[in-house]
Amino acid sequence: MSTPARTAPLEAVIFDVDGTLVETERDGHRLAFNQAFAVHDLPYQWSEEEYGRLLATTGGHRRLAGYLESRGHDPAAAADLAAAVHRTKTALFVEWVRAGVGLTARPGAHRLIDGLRHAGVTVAVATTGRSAWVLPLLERLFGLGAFAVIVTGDDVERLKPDPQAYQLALDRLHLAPVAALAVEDSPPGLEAARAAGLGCVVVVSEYNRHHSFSGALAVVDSYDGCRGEEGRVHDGPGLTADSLLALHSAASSDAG
Ligand code: XBP
Ligand code: MG
Repeated sequence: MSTPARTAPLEAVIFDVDGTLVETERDGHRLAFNQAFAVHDLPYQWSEEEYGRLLATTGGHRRLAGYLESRGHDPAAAADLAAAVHRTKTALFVEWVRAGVGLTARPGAHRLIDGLRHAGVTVAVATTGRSAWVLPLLERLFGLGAFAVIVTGDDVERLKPDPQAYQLALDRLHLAPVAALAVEDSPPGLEAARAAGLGCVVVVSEYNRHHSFSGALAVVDSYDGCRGEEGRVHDGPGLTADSLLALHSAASSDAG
């Protein structure tokens, strides 16, 4: 007698923020880091290209500390200086977010979130960014009421690719990983979601076009489902509540 497949309904989708809901990095965080360097009289400015490499380290504070060490600051001094520069960067970025400067939701993100909520699927956030800017940004672009749970870098000790942010989101949602999916844009984000036991759909962001994202349930270049350079993107209407429900159902049957 064959064992019936173990299927679980999709109850929640947990979104990353940076790169996933909003393209914040190149023309947002990077510029705030550069302005903070100037405020602290430091002779550094991150180009678009260099910042792309630095994104391998998640967390603005850790990114700064590693960079300062690489520029010859001793580790203890680098940590203190990174904390000070990061405070300035965060304050600047919060100001920009509150002023509504240049940051918009990725095309199709609203449509997907509305569709999920309409389908009765809970929407949540798990990011390693700081709550000081994450909350006003989500409030301005989506309304905080769209999200049942928001986990930020202030809520966890270990940032992505560690799974802690996703595990905390699942705890707060009172869900097992099998009942949820993650939506991510980057290799550390995918790794974090998978390490938490979640299936993960990748909506590739501008800094991550050349990664392969093995282990993702699906990889799309945009919420609207444009075809990717390597033809690894499905055709059709893009990511919808229905397509996420179908991906989740196929994945949980495979696991059963
Ligand atoms: C985002 C990050 C963050 C942002 C900057 O990664 O690593 O550090 O770059 O924000 P993910 P902070 O999208 O995987 O969550 O300066 O607030 O850290
Ligand atoms: Mg991201």
